[in-house]
Amino acid sequence: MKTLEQLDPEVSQIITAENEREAERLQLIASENYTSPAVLEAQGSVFTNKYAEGYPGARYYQGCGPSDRIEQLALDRVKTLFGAEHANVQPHSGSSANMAAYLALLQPGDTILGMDLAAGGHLTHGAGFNFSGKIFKSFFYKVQPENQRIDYNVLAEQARKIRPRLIIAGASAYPRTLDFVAFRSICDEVGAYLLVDMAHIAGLIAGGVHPSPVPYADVVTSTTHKTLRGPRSGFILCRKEYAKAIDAMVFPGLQGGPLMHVISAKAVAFKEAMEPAFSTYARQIVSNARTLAQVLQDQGFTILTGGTDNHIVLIDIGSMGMTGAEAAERLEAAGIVANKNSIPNDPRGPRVTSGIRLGTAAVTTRGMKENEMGIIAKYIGRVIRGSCDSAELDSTRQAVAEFCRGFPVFPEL
Ligand code: DSN
Repeated sequence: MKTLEQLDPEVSQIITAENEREAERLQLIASENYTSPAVLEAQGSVFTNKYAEGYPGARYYQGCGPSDRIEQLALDRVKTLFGAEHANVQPHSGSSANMAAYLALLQPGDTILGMDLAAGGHLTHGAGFNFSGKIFKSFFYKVQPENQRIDYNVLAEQARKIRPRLIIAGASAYPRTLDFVAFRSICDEVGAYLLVDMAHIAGLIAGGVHPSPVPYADVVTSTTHKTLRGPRSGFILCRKEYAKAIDAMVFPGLQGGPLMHVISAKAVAFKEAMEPAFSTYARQIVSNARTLAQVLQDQGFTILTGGTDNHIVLIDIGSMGMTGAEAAERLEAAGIVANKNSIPNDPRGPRVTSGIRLGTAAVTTRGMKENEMGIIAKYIGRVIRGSCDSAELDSTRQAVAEFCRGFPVFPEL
């Protein structure tokens, strides 16, 4: 970034600081990852200059030849990757993908049933302060208090009473495999659409380590930057019968010009996810999460659901007499970046919480394996269980930075 360094040293220095932060800390935020240099190059390309309202072959501006080619390539790749009948790669984020999907299928005031935010759902799944809860009449399913898992019989019972027009499967903090067959059968029984928000697990699905929702869902929404390891963005997959409604709702319904530089970066990420190495990566993410959960459990941590099937490990930190906020701050001071998270039936509010959410997608991208998960779990144990005065936090942060330097973010550069 030589030009930026010369022209705007202030911005350049801040980007350098972020680069160092990402390199020298343990990134355990479950929704984050490190994209490849190829994705970064595509996202930083001249496509940022182009307006291409419309879709390939039907644009409202001239000069869209390369835009048509790049968007078609992204569409073809994502359809092949997930075996989908139709795709739309224009949503700017998971939230805009969800908004487009809901508005394509439903009328304002229709009833939706999604996972409760406090049980691990996402704010766009019907939360009252979000567009989804303001536009639609939203109801929520929870997890069972004894094992923090979805009970599909309870969900079916609830759906029979509510008769929603749409059921949303998908979560931001649910460490177990989602049973799309059960969701489909409940939707069929009550006459609801099934929308699967696979944002967190998209990379695991692409890599074949989580069942695919595509054969069961009417519409699938996703982000591209979590386990899928692409640029920060979104996309929608659907059955052919919903293609026109979905496309019309994304543009011109909700968005104007698509971000062609981001679409080109998505095309790169979809190609990377089709490589055999990506399946190995996805398997390693899950194996790492299982090891991390196990070693933490061995040290006396309470792991919600007793373990994990995906990239997420949820710790009940309240049971150790600490809040999620205190734990997240303490971990950050020691170079370990995670987030506080509500846990089911959390007595504390969302700014404090009783949980910590960890994810293994980013550390797995750096090449860390089971052995390193054991080391990370021990760092976490030291920080949370120890007295941790500022000298100890400083020395742990230095040890973490040294440990991270052994796993460079861009080993090929
Ligand atoms: N904010 C994301 C997460 O951290 O899970 C979901 O959009």
